[in-house]
Amino acid sequence: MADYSLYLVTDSALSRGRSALEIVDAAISGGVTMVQYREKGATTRAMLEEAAALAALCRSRGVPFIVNDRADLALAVDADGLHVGQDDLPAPAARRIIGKGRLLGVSAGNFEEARRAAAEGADYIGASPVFSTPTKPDAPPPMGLDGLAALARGIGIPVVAIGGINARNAAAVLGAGAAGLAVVSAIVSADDAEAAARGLRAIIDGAKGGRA
Ligand code: TZP
Ligand code: MG
Repeated sequence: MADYSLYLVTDSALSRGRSALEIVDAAISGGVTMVQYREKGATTRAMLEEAAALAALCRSRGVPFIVNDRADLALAVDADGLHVGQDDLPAPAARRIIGKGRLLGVSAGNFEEARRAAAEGADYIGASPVFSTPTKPDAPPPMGLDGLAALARGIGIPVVAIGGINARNAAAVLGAGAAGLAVVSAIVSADDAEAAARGLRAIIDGAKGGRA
């Protein structure tokens, strides 16, 4: 089973001039277990080139590589999975395209969306957003820790929390039952992406120790 515990989502607009490759490389050294390529402002050609480089990097470091939104790019770079939101390819269509051998993640803003995605064959849910975040101003209203806990308890597939997650709230998010923390700015905007990932990793490992 995939390790969703520290799930990095890229965002070139928040990376302060550094490349996704540089940030992902550093973040994997810090303990990231999953990487999603999420790019909203580039041409398809540029995205394909960047995704191919990231896929190669992630493969060489043993970390699954997921592509956001774009099933075509996921297949073109032989990614490990695809992540779709509620306005993207519906899960059944996404699954038909990517096949059974790749991971399918679906963002859900509430229990009903998550339940449907699970029934339609998603491998994991992105509980989105848990807290409000300037990174995604068009996100639905935040579900909070109570909403996350309801999802994590009732869905039956791993639930990864996203939206406003950082070192200050990470322990509480894990306490609500999330299988993993998905972060953008807490890593990509940090002065030192490796140290930021390492800090989150320590909280996750501490929480696991507490549960054991
Ligand atoms: N989907 C829901 S919230 C979000 C995405 C991509 C952005 C999360 O970014 P941050 O910086 O970790 O709050
Ligand atoms: Mg999307």
